[in-house]
Amino acid sequence: MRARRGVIWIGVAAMLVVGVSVWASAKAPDMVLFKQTYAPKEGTDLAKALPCLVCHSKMPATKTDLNPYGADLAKAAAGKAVDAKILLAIEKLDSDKDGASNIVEIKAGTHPGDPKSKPK
Ligand SMILES: [Ca+2]
Repeated sequence: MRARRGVIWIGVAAMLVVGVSVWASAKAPDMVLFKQTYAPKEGTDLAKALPCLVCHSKMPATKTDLNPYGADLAKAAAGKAVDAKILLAIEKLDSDKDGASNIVEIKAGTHPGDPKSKPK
């Protein structure tokens, strides 16, 4: 009985590990693409937000805590994997409504999903 319980707990732990890693890796390609496309400069607000806080508002990130940039990205992706066209599609938006478009912020190294971070 005791050994059987141990096997069940090992099974539950294994499912948790697999589940968390599948969830985490599902969004990793988005961040790889973002970094390859924009190559944020070290030390900027944008670089400090990598990897999760570019699109999420808090850590640990969940599917529902998207910041305004993440929400626009999710809307543009419409359930598909994020690709370069989708990143491009939201460059002209001002997701956080701070007066600077997403691409202006990304080039300046400020955060397109945080109105407190904007180009000077
Ligand atoms: Ca903005």
